[in-house]
Amino acid sequence: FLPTHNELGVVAVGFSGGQPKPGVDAAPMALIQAGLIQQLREDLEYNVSYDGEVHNFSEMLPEDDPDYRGMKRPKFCSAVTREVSEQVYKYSMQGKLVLTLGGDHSIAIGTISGSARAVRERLGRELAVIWVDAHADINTPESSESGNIHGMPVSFLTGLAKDEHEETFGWLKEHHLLSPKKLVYIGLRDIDKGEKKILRELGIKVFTMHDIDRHGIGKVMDMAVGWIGSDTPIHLSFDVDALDPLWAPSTGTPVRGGLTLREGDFICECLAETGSLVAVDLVEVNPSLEEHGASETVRTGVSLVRCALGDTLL
Ligand code: B3U
Ligand code: MN
Ligand code: MN
Repeated sequence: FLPTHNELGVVAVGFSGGQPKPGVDAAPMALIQAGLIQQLREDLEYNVSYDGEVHNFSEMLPEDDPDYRGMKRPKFCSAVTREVSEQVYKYSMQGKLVLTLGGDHSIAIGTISGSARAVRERLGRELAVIWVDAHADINTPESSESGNIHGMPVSFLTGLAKDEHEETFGWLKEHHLLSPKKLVYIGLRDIDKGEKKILRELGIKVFTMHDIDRHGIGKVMDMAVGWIGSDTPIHLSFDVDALDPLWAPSTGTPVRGGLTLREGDFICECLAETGSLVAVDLVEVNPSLEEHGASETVRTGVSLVRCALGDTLL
């Protein structure tokens, strides 16, 4: 079921509507200007399909987008993620590995729904997701204290949160969804009370920073991949705030006590090594925060993507 090796589709999503801080929409351009796509072509020898455009989907900005069920900018987030879902689905159906450059983490509603649908249709299989993040991003609109949709993608993707209206995520159908049993978190350290309850009730596999301290990242990756099982297509959704702010200061909600750069790269390498990756997201790089840290954070992002795409394997 592997993506045709060396065929890569890139989707650049300059979207910041899932959270309040401007600047995260500039990340795809910053990553590309730092040479990411060129390196994937020249050093890693991928045949890259990229339309040369950072989509900010501003044409989808609704005239009127009031808060709904406590969600901020619900129609805009819904419309953008719906379009991202289609783009990821198309590349994935062509047997390409799909790389999405965010954008805030709300865009994963699009990327994962697109991958899950393609993997079902093309391979007749269920998608597994490795979610690397300081946060669980599994609030429902009702449990969220912030109303920011980047804290909710996993609840929509697992069907825990639903909405009947097309224009507020009602477009998400059964074939887009992910089984909570096929989801593994790594790096968590800032989980809301409501989210803890949800994680326990759904029996989701979580490796917190505490687990990484206890077992080491090597054992944690063995357990994470073991949980998913070999022979299952994997989507990696990597929030750069999983890394310690020492390595990735330019992000909207940094949390101390995170992964080292090597631990982040190692996670990506282990997943590349499985040969089962079908999609990779890199999100929440915000080059306009922490002026001095911006180029370091972009550099970290480039390193993570290179590792996930197999750069450091022999
Ligand atoms: N859990 C909080 C905070 C948060 C989630 N994701 C990020 N921050 N980056 C929320 O808003 O739901
Ligand atoms: Mn996140
Ligand atoms: Mn996060």
